[in-house]
Amino acid sequence: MQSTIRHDWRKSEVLHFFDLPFNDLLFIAHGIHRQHFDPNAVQISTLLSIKTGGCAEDCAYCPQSASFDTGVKAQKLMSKDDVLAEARKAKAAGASRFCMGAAWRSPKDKDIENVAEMIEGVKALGLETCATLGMLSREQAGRLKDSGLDYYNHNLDTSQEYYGNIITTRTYQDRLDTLSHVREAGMHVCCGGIVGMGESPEDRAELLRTLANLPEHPESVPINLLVQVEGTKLHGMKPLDAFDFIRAIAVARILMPKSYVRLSAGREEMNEQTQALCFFAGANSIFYGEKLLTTPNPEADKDKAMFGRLGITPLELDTHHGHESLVMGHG
Ligand code: SAM
Ligand code: DTB
Ligand code: SF4
Repeated sequence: MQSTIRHDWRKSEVLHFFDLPFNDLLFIAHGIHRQHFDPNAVQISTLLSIKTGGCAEDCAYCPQSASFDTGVKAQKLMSKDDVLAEARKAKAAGASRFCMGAAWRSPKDKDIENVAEMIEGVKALGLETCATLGMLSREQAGRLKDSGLDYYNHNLDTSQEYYGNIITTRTYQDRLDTLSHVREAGMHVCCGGIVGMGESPEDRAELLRTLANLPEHPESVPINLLVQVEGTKLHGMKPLDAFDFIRAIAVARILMPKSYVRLSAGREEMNEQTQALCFFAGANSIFYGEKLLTTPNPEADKDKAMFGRLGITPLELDTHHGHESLVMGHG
């Protein structure tokens, strides 16, 4: 199937992909993947929680929400020096992008100033920068862009229809508004969702359709598998069939052919064969390093070994040509 960049996907078309026999779906997704990407190269990002816990939102999946008792202690914003020390480590380990996450509903202007300084410092190390800080006003998005922020992560999480079952303290439209502020400021958008929250295949189809029908596709589309944390509302949920997770990756690849699709949270719960099928289906980015924000992620050495066995090479930043130009790494 020849891929075209579309923003007018119909619900029936997306559901049709989900309903295809697994091999047919993966064949189509992999073919599209090869039209736009080196199928053996994966971009790697490292996450750091710069402000942990005590969040005012009630996201049913999140260990950092103050609504749940999960054992995550609320902490203050990290110092710039500590953040830069972590960024140096991430760079040395081979990450090309450093993503700073904060458990805020929306940052205060003072928070933005502090994070802007961190962004300048991370950028100066030659890393791509990403932040996820909650809802942003138009002005705040502009300030972050001016400080050198390349990507802003803000997930839609699920379909509009299912959203009210997961979060009651903000609306779907709030999320869409922040995404347009990020776009207007000229930053790259990182936007995806979570599967395995008890949603139906139709909800998964609608989430991906909403992402693909945005005025521009997000450059980066994280597909998270719910990490079940004790104390959160979604703890004890029936785990999603791994094949359904792979299907979601494949459909994301088909609907957004040129976007980086990130196999995000949940890799600790997946075997390497499942991850390999995700890479085949079109995933070409991961979070690297033993921690996501508050929950574990596979050890870097384990991922390195998996990449070696699969013949996958991490994409490295070509610092001579700026962040737009990624080149093949050497190991
Ligand atoms: N507070 C900001 C926000 O919500 O936009 C930024 C940080 S928040 C932790 C970033 C994203 O992490 C959420 O949108 C959600 O998609 C993901 N996330 C949080 N907890 C998760 C979990 N238990 N399993 C999978 N993904 C999770
Ligand atoms: C995204 O889509 N997934 C990341 C990142 N963006 C910020 C976060 C995953 C968090 C998993 C739960 C935790 O570690 O607290
Ligand atoms: Fe807060 Fe973000 Fe967690 Fe929701 S996902 S509770 S907004 S940190």
